[in-house]
Parts: sequence; structure tokens; C-alpha cells
Amino acid sequence: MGLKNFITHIAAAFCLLASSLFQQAVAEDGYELWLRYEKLEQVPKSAPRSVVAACSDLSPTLDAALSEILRASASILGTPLKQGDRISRHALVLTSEACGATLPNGTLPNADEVGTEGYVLQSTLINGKPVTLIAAQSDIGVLYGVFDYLRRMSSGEAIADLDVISRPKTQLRLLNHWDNLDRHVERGYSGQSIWDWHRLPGYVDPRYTDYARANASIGINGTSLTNVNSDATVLTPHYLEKVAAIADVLRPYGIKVYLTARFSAPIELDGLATADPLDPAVQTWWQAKTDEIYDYVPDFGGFLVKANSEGQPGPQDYGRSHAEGANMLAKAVAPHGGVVMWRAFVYSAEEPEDRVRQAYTEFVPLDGQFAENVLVQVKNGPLDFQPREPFHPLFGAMPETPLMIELQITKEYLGFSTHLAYLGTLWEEVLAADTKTKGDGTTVASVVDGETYDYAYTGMAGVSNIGTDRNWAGSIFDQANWYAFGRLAWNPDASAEDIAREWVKQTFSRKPEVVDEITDMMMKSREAVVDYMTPLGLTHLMGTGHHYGPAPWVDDLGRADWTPYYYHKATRGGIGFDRTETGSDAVDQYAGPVAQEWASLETVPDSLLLWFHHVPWDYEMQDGSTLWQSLVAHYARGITTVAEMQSEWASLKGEIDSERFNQVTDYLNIQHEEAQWWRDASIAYWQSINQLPLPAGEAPPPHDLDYYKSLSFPNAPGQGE
Ligand code: GCV
Repeated sequence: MGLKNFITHIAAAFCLLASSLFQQAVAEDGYELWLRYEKLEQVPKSAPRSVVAACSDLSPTLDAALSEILRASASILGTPLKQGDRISRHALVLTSEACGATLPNGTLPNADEVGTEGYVLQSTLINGKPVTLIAAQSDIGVLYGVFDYLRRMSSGEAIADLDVISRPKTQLRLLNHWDNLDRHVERGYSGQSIWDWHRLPGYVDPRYTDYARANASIGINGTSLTNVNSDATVLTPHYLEKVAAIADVLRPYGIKVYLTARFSAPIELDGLATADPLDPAVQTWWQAKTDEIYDYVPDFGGFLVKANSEGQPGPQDYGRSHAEGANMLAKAVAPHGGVVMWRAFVYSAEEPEDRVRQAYTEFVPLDGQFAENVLVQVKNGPLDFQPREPFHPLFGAMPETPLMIELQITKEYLGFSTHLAYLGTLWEEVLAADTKTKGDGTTVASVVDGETYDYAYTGMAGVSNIGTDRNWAGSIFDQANWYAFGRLAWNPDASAEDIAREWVKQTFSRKPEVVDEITDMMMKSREAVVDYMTPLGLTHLMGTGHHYGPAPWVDDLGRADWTPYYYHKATRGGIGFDRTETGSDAVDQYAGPVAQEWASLETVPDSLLLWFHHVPWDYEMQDGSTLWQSLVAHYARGITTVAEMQSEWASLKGEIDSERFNQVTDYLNIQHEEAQWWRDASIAYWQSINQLPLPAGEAPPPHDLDYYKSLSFPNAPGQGE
């Protein structure tokens, strides 16, 4: 080999090494979420050539929009768009009323079309030049429009001949972090809290900008930073400075900061004798505290409150109602344009009635008594974010009070971060449910988005699954739940499948066969969890406290309604909670036709059977099998579906980078093992009660019941206080 050849070989080997090192360096660890902006195989003719902001004033929000376009175009198209100051052919033109649009009259969309946050994407001519216009009333509308445009580009969709108008159907689209000041996240399965309180405000983690980008890309416009089981310390000046530093980063992305208000804060922070909301000194304290917060954060969104629930202090400690408590805080934030989100997740410490009845009993009589800037925040179901619940009976029952829906993105009851459970389908089921409170078609979505009762405020909250894990959410597929929450908050009528598809295209691959396969896995994943954990309307059978794994046998906690036994009531004679008029009559809290359907064994769907009825083990199901046979078959179906997901995923080897492929493979293996554990432990317990043999062909659990009972997980993540 001559010297020249030798050098060429060495150079080639070096390049190979460098490129493999580079590949490792840019390994797909999930950090980029759905904003990966994967390069297009072929740049379409309609691709823009330059970007220009047709504005007399460039706000930080428009700066963010421009820099997102430059970042994305560099990646998707291979070169960043040129940033021009004049409109040229094939330019992307950003503009808004707020930025002092420098465009011909009539180019901007009007407020009726797009409202304060909507936008248009339009392929049009400006000064005779073909351009794509991203225009809005506000700069945040432009940013949302930019993210929509980039979503289309990065999904490989057509970007020629665009004629899109989009505006959110709800006003307040919030994440609720259940993050403590010591960075423990209650029900968090993705590391610690991203809010690094100790180092703030001196060190502001650059990650907060990526958090803001991700949220803005799906339309989220608010975040409540702290746990609803709240710590008054966050309201002290030392912490408010830190809150202000976070708010400064989020502001350009249209995200307002909210805080949880501990009702007893006046006592704890300043030694007041009471926190009675009708006490003038207490009212003055909250007014001054609120003014102080607004000094730090001028666009502070308001308070989120959990009161008189699970040991939290509240107005009832002083004989006052939830409305009186909420209204005191509402008065304090009103002059600043803030709101109060008052949670309806309440149940009495004395257990006077079926727990799922209590929020309705408590809140319906207060309809009309809340101040104008109060929203009552209601979980999707009447119990507690279970794999399946009927919709909450409060939806449709409070025409005078804006009701927000609260969804749980973090999977406290659906397998933490290792089980693949796409929650888009769970939320779609709830949002599409017909409450019939104002005739047919009064869906939960139409209540929440204000269409039915013309609420002054509308909103959706999602309990965050975000933490310090490099992939943010604990698993790649859990990112889809964050994504789906934002997209549904923007449009509660959107289809879970469409959302899954667009997420897959941006996250994994644009290849149709890959998109189909992964979407299929996602669409059946939640029902699989229902099948292997709590089929046929069973509920809350999880391990005590941490909620990890099965524990249907637990019947002796401090209070009955924390035990699985309370919910399944299994005896030798039968199983299920009678919520008809012969039992707790919780079904009566639903509008007539819904109540009738669910109260009757003839018409109740199998999926809610044991939620509303106590039936014998040999009860004949719709398909002719006995309840016992059906229950066992559901467990088997759940495990089979997970096995299917495993082989579907395995078939994608080579289509997905190895880092994400391997992690998902490992997690699916865990899910399969745990699905089997759920089935075996549950069957071992049910058999100890009903003494029935297993249906033919069903394998007995490999261990006896005592073994399953003996398993203990004191260090399971995400536990509460
Ligand atoms: C923040 C459930 C959870 C608690 C949570 C509570 C709530 O009970 O297990 O951790 O507390 O809901 O929503 O307030």
C-alpha cells in the first residue's frame, strides 16, 4: 500500500469511527419528544424557501416562533430557511394583529374566526407572490400556527394548498404537577420534579425552555407547579422569586403559572388564629398575599385548591361551604384577572355514603353560588382515575358553574411507566359519553367546552407525568399521553386514533406500515390493562398506598373505602357493588335515560356491570357464559393482547433506533409478566372466595394465595404522604 493509499485508509477509518461516535452521541434517548423533526426523504416542491415576520414589532413569542422554524427546517429540510425581511416567493410569512402586521389590508384573519389563540395557515398570494401565511390575532396564535405547520411538515403531510383555521375549544389547558418542594413527585414515575427549587432562581435549567416548547406545540397554556396536597411555603417571598424565574421562561410560550393554595396558609405562614374564609383578617391576608404574588408574576394565572379532601384543610373546618372558601380566593385574584380552580375530589372522613356519590351530593347544591372566576375541577370519573369508570355524574349537573375536567396523565392506576397504556382512548370514551342532561348529545365534551351551558370559563387539566428522566415521561409511550392530553384540550372532540397517528409519525416513523402497527398497539393497549387489572366494572383493586400490583384481598385499612374489598364486595354468593336503588343508588345521580340504562341488568354494558351491580358468580352474561367464566376470559384476553403488542413491536426491529426499541421491548416484557401476575393473584383470591373450579383449559395460578399476599413493595415509586 502506497503512502497515499495508507492515508486514505486511515482517513476512512477515522471517519467511520467519528460517525459511529457521533451516532452514539445523538442516540435517541427520547429527550426530543415529538419535536424530533426527522429529515424528509424528499423535500417537497412546496417546501418554503425563507421565513419572514411581517411585523413592526417582534415580541419574544415571535422570536420563539422564528427560532422554532429555523431549528425545525434545518432538521426536516436539511438546511435552515433563510430569514428574510421582505416577502419573497415561497416564503413562510408570520404575522398578527398584535405585532403590527405590515401586510395588505384584509390579509389578517378576524377575531371571529380565530379568537385570541387561534390561527390560519393559508397558501395564498401576497403582492403577487405565492407564500404560506401563518396569521393570527395574537402572537401566541402565530406560535401555535407555526407548530401546526411544523407538525404537518414533519409528519410528511402536504403543505401545499393549505387552508386551515384552528382555534382551541377550551380556554384553560393546564398541566397540574403534583410536585413537592423537595422534588418528590406524588404519583410520579419519571424521576424527580423538574422544578429545581433549591437552585432556582440563580440557576434556571435550560430544560424549562424545552418544556415550554413541548407544551406550546400542543396548545397547553398553563401549568400549576405544585402538588395539590400543598405546602404553604411556596407562597413565601423566597419561593415566589423562584416561581417568577420559571414564569419568565414560560411566558413567551403562552404558558401561565398557577400555584396550589394551602387553605391554612394564613395560620402557617403568619400565625393568624384562623383560616375561616368569612373572617375579615383572613380575607385581608389572602388579598395581600395575592397582590404580592402578582408583584412577582404579573400574569399569574391563579390558584388550584384541594380542600377538605384526604386530610387537606379547607372551609368546612370552619363550618363554611366549598363555595365560601373558593369565593374568598376568587375575590383576591379577580382584580388581577386570575381564576380559582376548586377541586371536586372530596369525600368525607366519616364515610357516610358510597364514596362515588359524595362529590355530587356536596357540590350540586352549591351550583350558582360560586363567584364568576371560579371553575370547579372534576375528575373524569367519580372515584379516582381508575382504568375504567363511568363519567362523573357532576358533568351536566351544574349548569351555573363552569366545570373543568381533570384527567390523570401519570399512570397511577394503569401500570406506572412500564405498562404501555395509551390514554387517548380512555379520555375519548369519557369526553364522548352522553350525559343526556340536556337531551341527547349532551356529551361530557360539550359540557366541558362550554357549548351546553355557555360557561364563562372552560378548561381541562391533566395531572402531569413529567419528571427528570431524560425521556421526560418515564417511557417513550407515556410521552403520547402528554401529547394526547394537549391535543384533546385543544379539541375535546378530536379522535384518539388520529392523535395517536400524528404522534407516531413525529415520534417514530412516517412509514405507513410502521405507523399502522404502532397505532394499532396503542389503540388496544388501555383495554388490555382494563382486562388484566379490573375487568367488567371492577375497580380499585391495587396495592395499598403505592397502588402497585394486585391486592383485591385487602379489607382492613383504617377506613373501608380505601380497601379493595369495599369496591368488589365479593362473597361466596356473588361479586360487585350494588349501586342501584337496592344498594347505594349512586346510579340515580345520572340523568334519567342514563340511570335507567345502567340500573337495569338488561341494558347495563358488560364493561360497567360490577360497578353498578352485585351479581352471582353464575350470572349469565350477554354472550351466554357465566360471570366467572367471563372474568377469567378477560384476564386471558388482557395477557394475550400484551403478547400481541410484544410481537408487533418485535416486528419493527430495524425500523426504530436501538435505544428506544430496546427500552420499549424491555418494558413490554415487564408488562407481560405483570399482566400475568395480576391474573394469577386475582384468580387465586377469587377462588378462595367463590370456591369454584377454573373453567376448562385455564391454567391454575402457579402460587397459592398466601404467596401473592406476601409480596410487599415498600419502596414503590410515587407514593403520597
Ligand atoms: C394528590 C388519589 C391519589 C393521591 C392524590 C389524590 C388527589 O387519591 O392517590 O395521591 O393526591 O388522588 O387527586 O387529590
